[in-house]
Amino acid sequence: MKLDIFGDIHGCFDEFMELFKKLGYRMENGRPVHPDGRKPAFVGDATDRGPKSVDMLKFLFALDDAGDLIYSPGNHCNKLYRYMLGNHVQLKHGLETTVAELDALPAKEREHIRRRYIKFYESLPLYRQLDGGKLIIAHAGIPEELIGRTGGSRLRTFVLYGDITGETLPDGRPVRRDWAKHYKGNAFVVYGHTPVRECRFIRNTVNIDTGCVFGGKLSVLRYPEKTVESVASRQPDQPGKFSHFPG
Ligand SMILES: [Mn+2]
Repeated sequence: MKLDIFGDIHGCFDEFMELFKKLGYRMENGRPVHPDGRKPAFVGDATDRGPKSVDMLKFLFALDDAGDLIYSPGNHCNKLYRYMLGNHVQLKHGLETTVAELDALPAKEREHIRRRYIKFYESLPLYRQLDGGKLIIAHAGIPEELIGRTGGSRLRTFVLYGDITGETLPDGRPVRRDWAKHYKGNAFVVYGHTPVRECRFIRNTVNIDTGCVFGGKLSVLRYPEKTVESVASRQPDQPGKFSHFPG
């Protein structure tokens, strides 16, 4: 199994396509084809904040239609799902950009995407166990004691939001513990969610969210090689959005 696992895209569809092509993929009848039989995979949060969330969704729907979708949902995916269901959710933290794109579409197309997204989201497991359990893709990570579980509020909260303490920082962001520093599992965990300047390999984990939507770069983790490829962001730099976990 050879995978290219993409970090948080957040509507940066142009950077995504640049990286996708750089890796050697091309589209054939709506399916990604790679000369070495590689497959794309995603740590989630493909939408919100960036300029082209709808294009990104259409790409993912095409992958899903082709039976090729490997996608681990993130907190933004979950919130967009609740919005699509008609639940009351606050249009902030990036959801407002996706909603503005949707609102600019003809009503028929908007309704199609709404229904298609609900089907897409409901088909997603909370995280992916691949390569016979040796590889895990979970949006915000997963500690060893939750690996193998398929539900429950602790698992759900962890994979979507990370190891949150319930406290918030002065700017409103939740305080998160550095779970990866203490990870003791045998499975290699690929995750995103917390923007870092460089992919952070620690213990048997890697954070591949290099903050493309905040002016960093879009990164992909190649598996089983465990090497990284990136393309530069085309978005304005927002240095305050990057985490500075020690080590
Ligand atoms: Mn996230």
